[in-house]
Amino acid sequence: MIYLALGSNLRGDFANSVQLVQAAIDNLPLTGAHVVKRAPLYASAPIGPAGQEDYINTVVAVRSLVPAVALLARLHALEAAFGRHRAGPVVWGPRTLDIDIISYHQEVHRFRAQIPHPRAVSRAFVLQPLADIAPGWRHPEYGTPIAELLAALPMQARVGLKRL
Ligand code: PH2
Ligand code: MG
Ligand code: MG
Repeated sequence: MIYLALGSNLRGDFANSVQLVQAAIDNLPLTGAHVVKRAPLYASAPIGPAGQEDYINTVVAVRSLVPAVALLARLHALEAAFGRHRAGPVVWGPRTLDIDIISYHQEVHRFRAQIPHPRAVSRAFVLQPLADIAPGWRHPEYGTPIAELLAALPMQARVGLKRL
């Protein structure tokens, strides 16, 4: 299975980030990713520069015949279609849509793409929705069960995460 994390804290052309994320999930088939399962939506405090809105985050399980690096490029094109601009100098700044490949079967990529996503293991807004739909998930490189990764998070990483 392939797991994607979605995040948004700018509403773009939509009424709010909840509707934007729902629409992004509905449009995933355009990238060749077919949604098998979706986690609940979460609101989460921003990690990154202060002064930005809370994020809407979720995780979906998808099937795809598109190879990992090509799928990531297609997901970036979908982000752009949802008003994402990557030009700015701000790291972890506000964005209309971010879609990360958390894991792609058991594959490990560190050249053209970063899969498994290197920061997923420290982020409650990824681990919690992933645990909701894939309680048996293990980290493809380290073999660590998702429950252990969640339990290892510092309290600070969990505050501000609210299931909608
Ligand atoms: N994504 C980031 C940076 N910070 N914070 C929250 N709460 N949710 C995100 O999805 C997020 C973030 C970079 O991709
Ligand atoms: Mg991200
Ligand atoms: Mg990203």
